[in-house]
Amino acid sequence: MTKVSGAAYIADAFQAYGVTHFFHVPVIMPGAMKALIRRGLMPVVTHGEKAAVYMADGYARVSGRVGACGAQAVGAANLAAGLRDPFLAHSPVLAITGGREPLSKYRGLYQEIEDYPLYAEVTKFNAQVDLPERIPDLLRQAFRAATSGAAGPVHLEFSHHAGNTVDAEIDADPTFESTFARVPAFRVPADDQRIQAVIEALAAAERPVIVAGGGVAWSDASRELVRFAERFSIPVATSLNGRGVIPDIHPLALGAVGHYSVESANRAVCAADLVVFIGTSTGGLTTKNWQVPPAGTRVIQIDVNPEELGRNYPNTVAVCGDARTVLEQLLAHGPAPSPARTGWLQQTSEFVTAWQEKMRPLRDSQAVPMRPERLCRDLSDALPEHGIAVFDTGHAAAWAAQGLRITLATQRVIRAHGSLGWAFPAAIGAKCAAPDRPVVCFTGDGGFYYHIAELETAVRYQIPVVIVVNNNASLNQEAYLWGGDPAFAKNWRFERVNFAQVAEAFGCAGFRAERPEEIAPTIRAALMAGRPAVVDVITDDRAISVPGWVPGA
Ligand SMILES: Cc1ncc(C[n+]2csc(CCOP(=O)(O)OP(=O)(O)O)c2C)c(N)n1
Ligand SMILES: [Mg+2]
Repeated sequence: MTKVSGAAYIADAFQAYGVTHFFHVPVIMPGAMKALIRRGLMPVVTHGEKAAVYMADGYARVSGRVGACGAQAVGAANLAAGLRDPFLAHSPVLAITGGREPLSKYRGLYQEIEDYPLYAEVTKFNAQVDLPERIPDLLRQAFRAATSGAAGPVHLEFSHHAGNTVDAEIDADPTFESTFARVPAFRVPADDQRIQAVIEALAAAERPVIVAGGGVAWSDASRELVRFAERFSIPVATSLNGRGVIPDIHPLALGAVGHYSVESANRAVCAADLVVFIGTSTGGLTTKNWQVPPAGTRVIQIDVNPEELGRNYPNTVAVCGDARTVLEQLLAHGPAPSPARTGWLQQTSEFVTAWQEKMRPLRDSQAVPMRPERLCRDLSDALPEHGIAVFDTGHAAAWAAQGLRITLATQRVIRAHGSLGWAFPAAIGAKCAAPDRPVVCFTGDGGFYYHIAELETAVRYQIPVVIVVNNNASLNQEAYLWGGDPAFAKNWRFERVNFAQVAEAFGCAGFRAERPEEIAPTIRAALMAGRPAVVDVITDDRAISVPGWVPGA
């Protein structure tokens, strides 16, 4: 046991667990902020609590380590609101807030409302730290919960509105368990019998398909996934969180499946006689509300969380284990006694070719104002070898599914799980986690407006992200609600704002692309700018993405 201040203990823990940044709106644990700076770690002050969470989330998804964020009591509800996305995407975010003190609660303390229950629905572990002596064990428990099993957010509420309970001196055991510093904390293997059952089911299948989800990315299992698919001759569709785990140009790649999807993936998954779900919770987005594949399809499901196994599709074989470990176990089984499946692979590659041909006129479009598919084509071409693409939700997710092409295993995609505006702050967090990798955010203008003030944060901390704005001066995905009636135009149409000028005013580099041939050069110039840069791309507000294909459509 050593005597330390709670603040110093927290800073030591962050250092030990590899948490290099703390995204927050002051005032929260000011003593700990000083202790972080003294250790060379970086408190990042943002312009809003939701942005702080999204930065921590982007940081966690790219680093695989815990992303940390915080707010004082009056900002705690805003911070909780931001946790929806990391909760849905199984991202290990640690949220720290100030909260009520025993001596003043129920007396109308300035700004005080009970925020603690708000965290119950969006965390794996939610704890009140009433006494400084409890800091060590509860902080360590928070890291344990965040990184083990299926990862997810955790929340600690330190008493006093700015969490000042951490300033007290405590007796602490300076042991930090490095096991819980990153996801996955444990590489849990599957039972041998289950592996054998998977091998047998695969051998019997004529038209198998893999649906790979975010769990494959969290498990860092892309290489094993591709080797497995090749060895067993199985085409691979991905969920949106799984985008990038197999390059889109791989002969077995089908593209994104489900709601924001490509026709080739949905067709293949619906034609399959066996679907192998790996690291995906088989939710509504990935399965187009359980139509893709249709009910009754034979399913093998591999997931680290046993509660997911069979949740939406009864499993022919249920396998509990870490994705990479299970894939290694399957690969260790030697050459599969599977049929060559030449006909099936021929059919699925025809699905892919047909889809690509259908999209070609839009991808190569010369139209002005521009098509978003053309923007995605040129963004894909400009994405550097080690680039990280960060996509927003809504139409941006549809364009990411249908237009973004990941050509290299070294590239990475992360995306909003559903909260509009997530992508830009998440890109800042991603860049903090991987300062040497180019980070390109793709967002609609509606998404960008949410946290546009964070341009100042990116400039202040010299975080050179590139933000590509699909600027159609509207909430275009919602336009259909108003049936083209001009009386409702203000419900979805915005003023024509020049985001390049806005960016310059913040001290960023600003670029504008109004014609197709300007897109790729401006994105490349933005990547070379050496400071945060915005590329304002003027697109057609009549462009609507193709809805996800379902049988009979
Ligand atoms: C927090 C939140 N509120 C509302 C929505 C619903 N929503 C999804 S897309 C969208 C419009 C997006 O506009 P923009 O980012 O400009 O993209 P566009 O559709 O114009 O391409 C809205 C309001 C959401 N996903 N998240
Ligand atoms: Mg828009």
